[in-house]
Amino acid sequence: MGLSDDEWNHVLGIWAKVEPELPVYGQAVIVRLFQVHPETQERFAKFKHLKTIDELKSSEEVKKHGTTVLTALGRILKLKNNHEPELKPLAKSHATEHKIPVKYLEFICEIIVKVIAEKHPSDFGADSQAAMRKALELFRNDMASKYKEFGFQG
Ligand code: 6CQ
Repeated sequence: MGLSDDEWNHVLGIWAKVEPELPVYGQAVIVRLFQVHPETQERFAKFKHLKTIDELKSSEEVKKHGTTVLTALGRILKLKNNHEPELKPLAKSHATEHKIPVKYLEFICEIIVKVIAEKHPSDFGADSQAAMRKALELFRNDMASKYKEFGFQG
């Protein structure tokens, strides 16, 4: 099911507040992802050697990757579900090259919502959070069906 105009307004409204600080959010998301789900860190050849939170936090490479992931996600969200051309290459690389299970996409999406909620307690209320969860679910579902087209069961 798609999002209403009102729901997209919530999603893009909060994203506009995240965007000026993308590296900060990106770093927070990666550090949390690796802390809560250590198996995800194993997927990044570049980050496997970073053992402590301090090492992760002081890595420029982590910050750079954090910006990469959130920039790509922001581009997709702004397309408001007309995201096929943007999503397809992402699904292809994550299915065939990086081999990232859908479960890990769920992990990162949940962490993105939590990190935004912590940094923006007053602008990201229940309605906005619900709208964001819905938008991220659409993203994940479409990634999952593209995964299958690329022969990866996810
Ligand atoms: C991704 C995820 C995070 C940080 C950066 C990228 C947290 O060093 C390299 O070349 C990295 C290759 C790569 C790997 C191992 C990669 C590239 N990703 C992963 C792993 Fe993805 N990614 C995810 C997204 C969901 C919201 C988005 C938008 C995205 C974008 N990726 C993982 C992973 C492992 C646990 C998850 C959950 C995940 C999710 N990712 C990569 C991107 C982009 C734009 C790119 C570079 C282009 C490409 O497609 O390879």
